[in-house]
Amino acid sequence: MAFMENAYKTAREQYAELGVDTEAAMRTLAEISISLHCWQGDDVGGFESAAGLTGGGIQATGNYPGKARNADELRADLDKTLSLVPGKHRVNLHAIYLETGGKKVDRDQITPEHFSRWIAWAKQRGLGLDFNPTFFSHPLAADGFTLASADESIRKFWVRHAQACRRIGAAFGRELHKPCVTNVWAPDGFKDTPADRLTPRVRLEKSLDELFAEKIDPAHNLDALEGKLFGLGLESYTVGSHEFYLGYAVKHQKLLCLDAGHYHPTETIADKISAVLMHVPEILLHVSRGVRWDSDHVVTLTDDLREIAQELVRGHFLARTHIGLDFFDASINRIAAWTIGVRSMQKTLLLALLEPTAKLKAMEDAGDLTSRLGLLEESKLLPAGAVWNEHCLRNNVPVGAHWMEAVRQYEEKVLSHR
Ligand code: RNT
Ligand code: ZN
Repeated sequence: MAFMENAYKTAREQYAELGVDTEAAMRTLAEISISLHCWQGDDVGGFESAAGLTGGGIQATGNYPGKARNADELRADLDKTLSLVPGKHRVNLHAIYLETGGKKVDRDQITPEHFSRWIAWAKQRGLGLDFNPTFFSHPLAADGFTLASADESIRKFWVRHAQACRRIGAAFGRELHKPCVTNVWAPDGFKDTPADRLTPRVRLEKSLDELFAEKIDPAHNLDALEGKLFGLGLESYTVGSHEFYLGYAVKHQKLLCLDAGHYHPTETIADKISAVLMHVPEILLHVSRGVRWDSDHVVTLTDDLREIAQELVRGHFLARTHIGLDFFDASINRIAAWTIGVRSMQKTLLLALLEPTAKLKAMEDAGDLTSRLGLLEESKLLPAGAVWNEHCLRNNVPVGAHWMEAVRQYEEKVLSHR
């Protein structure tokens, strides 16, 4: 593939002219791990029961054949995906992805033991694991309230669930020698106009205080909080709004999770990154793509995504940011969905790492805003694709669209027999 070698050589020179080191960019990219959300593999169903995703203000649509029916299948699908993307990554689990050997274990009773096969799998591959309590698809979440429930026994049940989840997260971190980020997102809210917006928030705060009471070593588990503007069936009011969690995270120095689909349709999260990192120690990103609303489309190389990556690189925030994906598309091959999402995220990070940032900043500092805009525009067509191909080659993963052949073969050999 001499043409690719040549393309990279030319690209390297072109970037060097602008003061950009393509080798350094690839080295940095290789160190950024992305947390692959397991729930793309089975449409957020989990393995508690056959019921699948119910309630909870989110929905997976589509019926593409071949979804994972158990944890072994899901792990095999993740293995396939991981073979198609460069780098070492993480896997993000939800509590409903437990394995109990067919025994009914309610959510407030779960222990690390129920995730021992996930831990062994991750250990063998050198992967980190992240975690999420599941506050949906459960009879005690059926009325739309969990941690903010007015029913004290329901509220307590969910506090116990979250406490159990933090201990599971800590076990992941301890076993895998990489801290687990345990993220709290609860769908609590109202479909229609509430009469009282405050009282549920007071209850949610109380629940958070209770579930975070146990001190856990941050080397093992890190707590993140994910706010949201609205959910399906919860259009008028979400208890855990952005401002609510921002305040709580700042006050208690927790991680704030920014989900790209959780704001007003034209509001993006890139600008929030530097602002919130002035006040919280670290952030978790749920990289997603809303189309008109929080529709959780597969992440692609959009301007929104590019701006997120730019902020992380320009602000030197990579070390304080946990990048996770959060989308679920059941209408296309699910391994392709993951692969497209991870590779797009990586491409935008590479684009950001290849940006002539020092030059742009010098122009800005000198007040030459005309040149800043001019160079920004010209940078858009620099040969980043050649560097990306080189990065894939060096990491022994398919170059360009060749990963699609691997997915097609896997679909034929494995998925079509499910
Ligand atoms: C929902 C949140 C949340 C979920 C996952 C499954 O709007 O984005 O992160 O998507 O926990
Ligand atoms: Zn999310």
